[in-house]
Amino acid sequence: MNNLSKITIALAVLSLTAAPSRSHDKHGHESFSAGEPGDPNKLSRTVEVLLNEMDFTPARIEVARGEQIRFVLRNVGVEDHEFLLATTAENLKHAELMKKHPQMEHDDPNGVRLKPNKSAEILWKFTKAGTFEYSCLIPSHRDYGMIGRVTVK
Ligand SMILES: [Cu+2]
Repeated sequence: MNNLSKITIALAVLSLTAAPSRSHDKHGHESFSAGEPGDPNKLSRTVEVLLNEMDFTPARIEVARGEQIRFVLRNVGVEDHEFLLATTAENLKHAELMKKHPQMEHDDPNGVRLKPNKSAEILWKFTKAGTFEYSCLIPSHRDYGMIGRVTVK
């Protein structure tokens, strides 16, 4: 098999595992690059994030390692937007996939896609120190400015 067909197959497998089905979400994303899903029985700090063309407000937050954040996400724009919390490397990889499947829906513990005027919550525990990001991977939105930084100390 030549390298190109290996790559093609690898991409096809990636697309399947990233398909928007609940069962895949539960079993296909057991580790997350930015920490882990939060525990609703534990204390959390609420951070409201507005999604708009083409940015996030706030575009930068600081978190203490081990802290739980309840992200309240509101799409106040006129287009669909998403919030995907991960490392920059993971989001860039994911963005390549989104170019092929722009209508890919997300409803994962670390991300969601929102229609205009919709809101959602994500409860997240930042278990690792470092710099993470939330971005909208709908093609070109990230490049236009839909990226936010999370610094975990
Ligand atoms: Cu967007």
